[in-house]
Amino acid sequence: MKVLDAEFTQGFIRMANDGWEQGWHERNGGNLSYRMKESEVAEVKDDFSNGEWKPIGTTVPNLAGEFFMVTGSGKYFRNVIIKPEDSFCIIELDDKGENYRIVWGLVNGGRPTSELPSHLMNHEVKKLKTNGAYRVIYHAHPANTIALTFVLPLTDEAFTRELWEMATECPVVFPDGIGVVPWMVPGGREIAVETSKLMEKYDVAIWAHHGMFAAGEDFDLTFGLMHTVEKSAEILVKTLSMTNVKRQTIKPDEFRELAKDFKVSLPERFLFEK
Ligand code: 2HA
Ligand code: ZN
Repeated sequence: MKVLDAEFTQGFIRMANDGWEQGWHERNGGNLSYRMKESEVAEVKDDFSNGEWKPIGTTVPNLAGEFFMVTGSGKYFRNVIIKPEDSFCIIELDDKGENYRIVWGLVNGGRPTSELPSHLMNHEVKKLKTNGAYRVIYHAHPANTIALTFVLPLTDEAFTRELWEMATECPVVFPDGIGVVPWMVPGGREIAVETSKLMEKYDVAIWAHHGMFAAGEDFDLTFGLMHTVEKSAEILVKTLSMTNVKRQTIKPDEFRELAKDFKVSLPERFLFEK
């Protein structure tokens, strides 16, 4: 089968375009990666041709030999739907998890996303933690979430609690909470290490003054997670634009009741008295 005809490729394209339509991907902002199933690799491998091995910039031994579909560095999410073969690629990792080679896509040249170290280190953490269930890592620049990084304390507790309060579904959608990375230079191993540490605990990491990373099992869950966090951030931005005092909100005991009914466990460290 051709790569472009595969269902996972269509899912990848749709997610990238959905992100573009949300306004989360100005210019070449954001990146997306998908850890392919063995059956999916088998389905499309006749369409592969091997490029040269290149260093990843970090080591991910637990992903050795795996294949990933990833957006290209400098490529625009806006173009993914009309120029898929120019906008993203499939890479294979070597048997040590130190090098990659492009086996499909980026037909006009280029390399995988500048955030490849963060994507792969997050994939490695999530693969180990979820017994292989998680396959998608998504980075975008949603404006409301970014705006809050200028106003809220840059702590996991402040972001989790504020975003939980702004929409009742939030503690059910991300019960483990949200992590925050202080401002750092993007693209390198250092920010990848900090982000992957947070991914041990959470499915969402916010990069101060930059954007958000989300992890999940499939395209729907991962896009939906980013969408839910950003919607909640939008409600908080609107509220803070009217007043800095909430007349009423969801209280710690009400979160505890919600947790019981929806059978989620909410860490007590986010349910502090204000
Ligand atoms: O330009 O979003 O973080 C891609 C990015 C880098
Ligand atoms: Zn970015």
